[in-house]
Amino acid sequence: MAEQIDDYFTSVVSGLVPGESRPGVGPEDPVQPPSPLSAQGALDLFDAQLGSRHLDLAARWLRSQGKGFYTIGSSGHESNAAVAAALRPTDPALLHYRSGGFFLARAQQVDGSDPLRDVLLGLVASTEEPISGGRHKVFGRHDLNIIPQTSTIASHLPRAVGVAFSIPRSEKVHVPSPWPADAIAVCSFGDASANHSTAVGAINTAVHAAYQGLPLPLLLVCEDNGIGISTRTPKGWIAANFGDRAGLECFEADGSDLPAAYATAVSAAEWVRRNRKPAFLHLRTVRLMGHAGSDV
Ligand SMILES: Cc1ncc(C[n+]2csc(CCOP(=O)(O)OP(=O)(O)O)c2C)c(N)n1
Repeated sequence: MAEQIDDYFTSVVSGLVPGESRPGVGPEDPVQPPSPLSAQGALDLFDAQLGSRHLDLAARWLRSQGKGFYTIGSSGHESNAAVAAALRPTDPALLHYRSGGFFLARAQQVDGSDPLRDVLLGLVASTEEPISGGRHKVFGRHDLNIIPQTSTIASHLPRAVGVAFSIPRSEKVHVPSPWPADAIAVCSFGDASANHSTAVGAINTAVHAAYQGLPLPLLLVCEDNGIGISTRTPKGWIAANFGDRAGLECFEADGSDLPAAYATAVSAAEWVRRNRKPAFLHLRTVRLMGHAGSDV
């Protein structure tokens, strides 16, 4: 399966001719107006996406040799890189285990990290791994403001609500905060995870707080691939459940259209930063390959 996906990708990309569709586009020009994504920005995102995809392939390769111990990947979810690009590296992030593109795109914004190596060390459970000391393969890094999470689905949503609450509250009560006063918290999760009672409770807490006027700058990003391991999410469920909810501004993007997804992520991030209220970004993705490498 991984080989077929790679072969298909290589043959499609090989057929493209540089500059053919829009001749004369410079690095800073928009890659596809009206999206604000520049041509160079698109290349940078593509680099993060490729890195993420190859980490998944490396995870399976290491596993086949008995050297790697975690194969849940991000393949098909790489558009989450656009969410990182729409944020600031000082915005605290609590990430889904499929947010590899986000992790790599954020690492581009800060000097001094080696994110591919960090993730590879996590895959082989090395004690030299700087995120969790090799206890679990997770995305995180202090200097990237990515707070490590486990794969216990939705367990990070209450924490994200707390982080978002703390940003304006710290300023109000003059307590030092690790994040700037105009930062926003971002939290990504899957469509099945959105039904977990922990997620339901956290989202309710966020909108309940916002409803009574408490500032809560939180961007919830649902990476909706339509399936949770082997259980289908009912068609349209995420949009029906979150699309028109009191106190929760909803944005919707197709992850297969990178410039559009970036534009929507920019709008969502700006909305949260300006209004200091929670928003929900419904990012449509696909899951390529099995839930984990051991699945059919
Ligand atoms: C609390 C908890 N219950 C069950 C699991 C097992 N589990 C791992 S992933 C998963 C489904 C997640 O699906 P979704 O949220 O749609 O994310 P996806 O893997 O499709 O990206 C489940 C039930 C878990 N990790 N944590």
